[in-house]
Amino acid sequence: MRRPRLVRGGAVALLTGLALLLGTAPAWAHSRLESSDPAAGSSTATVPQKVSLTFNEPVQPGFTVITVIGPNGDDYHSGQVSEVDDTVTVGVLPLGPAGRYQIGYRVVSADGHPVSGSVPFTLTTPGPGSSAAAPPRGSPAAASGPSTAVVPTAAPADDGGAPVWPWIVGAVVVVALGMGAALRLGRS
Ligand SMILES: [Cu+2]
Repeated sequence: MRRPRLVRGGAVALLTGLALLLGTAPAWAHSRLESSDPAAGSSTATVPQKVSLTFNEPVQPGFTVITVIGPNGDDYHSGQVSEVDDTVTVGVLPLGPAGRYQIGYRVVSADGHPVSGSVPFTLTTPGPGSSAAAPPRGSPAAASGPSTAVVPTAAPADDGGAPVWPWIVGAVVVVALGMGAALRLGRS
């Protein structure tokens, strides 16, 4: 009589703790890149005037960084990033040598998590821009825009998300309390 009740009490406490843990697990809703222009892996003979990246949801405005790195290592992106709905766009200087270009991006998801990646495309014929026309990497022109300076400090959490340990500690406390209550009930 005594023992089943104790076990039942403990089981209830355990389930309550588990439910708390599961119920408070963060919702994973990072922004996801859905498409780009130029498309990933595409080849083009025409030098794009701009590159754009479309995500599955609007990103946090003000944090987007886009680079367009050529086969020579130069960054061909130009001017400020625009963020309209779920699409971010940046201008491109006249591209230079033919070869593989990488569109690098870093955005902050609506849920506050930074998301980054890169999209390769190939320029099949050399563009009008010599490497001299592009600002060297890290120059003020390449690093212009408030977003570049703001990202490291303002991006709230790392990809790891909110720490989980407070919830685990909370669940353990709840379980312990439940066990204590069950023991007291069992004794009375
Ligand atoms: Cu997220």
